[in-house]
Amino acid sequence: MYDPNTGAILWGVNTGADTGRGLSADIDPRTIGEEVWAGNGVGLRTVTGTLITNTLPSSTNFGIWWDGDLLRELLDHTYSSSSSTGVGKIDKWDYTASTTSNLLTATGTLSNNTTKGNPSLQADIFGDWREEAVWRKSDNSALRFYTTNYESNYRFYTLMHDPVYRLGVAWQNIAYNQPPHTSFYLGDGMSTPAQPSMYTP
Ligand SMILES: [Ca+2]
Ligand SMILES: [Ca+2]
Repeated sequence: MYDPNTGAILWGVNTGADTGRGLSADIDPRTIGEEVWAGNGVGLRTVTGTLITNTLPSSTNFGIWWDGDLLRELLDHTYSSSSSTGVGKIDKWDYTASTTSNLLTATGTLSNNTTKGNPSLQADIFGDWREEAVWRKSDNSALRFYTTNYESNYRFYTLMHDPVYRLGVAWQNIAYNQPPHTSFYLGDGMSTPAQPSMYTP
């Protein structure tokens, strides 16, 4: 974990090996801020590095704001090594039981990049601050857009009005394939975000 102002390392876990994946998302309201996790013995940790549990969430892939609460859910796929394909899914971390439950399985779709399991796109496309997931149909004849059907008590300007998030959608979905993040803290215990500075030329 780095201090973005200085580049100084705040804390870390030396795994001694290539740790291919990590993710940062607020999935546990018991500690303010995003949790971080990775394999190779890193475990699930608070933003200040305190170990929460060695039981990792079901995936270390994309985080997605999907249901009505301010915590982030987990976008991944169910991979079949026999066909080398995966079916898109969204799970939710249960922080009290250290287990993950399934909220959506996008039957009839396929993820991209074999084991990496990337969606075709993930972004707040329709304007509700929750994010849509786009997967290709398994016969490659169309794209499917999935949007939340959970009600929410929270209302925010569309995340696409946040330049950092918007840029993240442009590059995170096509480059090393990680989820976009907002420039402000969107999670449990957050303060009201500033009104976006937007105009139409
Ligand atoms: Ca948290
Ligand atoms: Ca949520």
